[in-house]
Amino acid sequence: AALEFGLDAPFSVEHHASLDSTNRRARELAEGGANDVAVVADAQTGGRGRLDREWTSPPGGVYLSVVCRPELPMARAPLFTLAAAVAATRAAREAGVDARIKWPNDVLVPDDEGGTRKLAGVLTEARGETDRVEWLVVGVGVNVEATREELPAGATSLRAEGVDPDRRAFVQRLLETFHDLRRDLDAVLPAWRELALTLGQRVRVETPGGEVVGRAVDVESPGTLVVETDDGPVRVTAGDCEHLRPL
Ligand code: BT5
Repeated sequence: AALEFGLDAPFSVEHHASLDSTNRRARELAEGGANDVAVVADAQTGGRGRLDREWTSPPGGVYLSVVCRPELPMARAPLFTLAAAVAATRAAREAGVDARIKWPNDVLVPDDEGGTRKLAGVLTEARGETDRVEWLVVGVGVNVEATREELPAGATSLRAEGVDPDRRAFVQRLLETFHDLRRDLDAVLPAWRELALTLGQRVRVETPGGEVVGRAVDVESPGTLVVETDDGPVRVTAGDCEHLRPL
């Protein structure tokens, strides 16, 4: 069934039963000058992850992309990605799932074998100049009703974790938290750190410049991971992270 949206969302909502990609649609709206619009779909036929990877998007999921035009230098835009990860994680935790954030943009749930499964992901796209963002499209995909069989290996959904939240209420909570954080960007990193799975872990990060191996010690504004390596601290920006694996 299509989601029914209340009018109390902090964004105007464009809802579709199915779309190729809510990020694609949101970019189109952004290019047309839109602001504070959330595009929501129940299914996607061409969902995308980072680095042009695929985002499997069966019906009964939450696929949403927010168009915003913050007055911000481009370098601060990654804070919006972290804010969206916090918002999705909090909404999942309120629904009763022990969700945590893996840097930079994965929402994970611990499994019974000491590993983790991916519940949600965030993909931010931006246009603008170095000193000023023109628009941001912040896309969030959350697996809600899908069975594990419908999802890639290593994924999970809220239903597979044993909870069944109302999707409209879930989207509403996610958008409210995102909205609160974007108005108070200083609150993003502390909120993110509180939910972080990655901090304190030994990790291997693959970047275009090579591998970085060491202990993830902090995340600095606007979302840079600090890895303590044998040769001292190395800073990795979210955009340079191809893969991060706990060791
Ligand atoms: C992400 O990419 O995690 C960002 C995903 C963003 C999706 C949203 S849905 C609404 C909006 N519209 C779009 O078209 N996109 C956004 P990345 O970190 O690159 O992770 C992608 C990887 O996660 C894939 O290569 C798979 O391994 C895995 N994956 C794909 N679909 C998944 C799913 N439904 N659940 C969990 N993992 C998945």
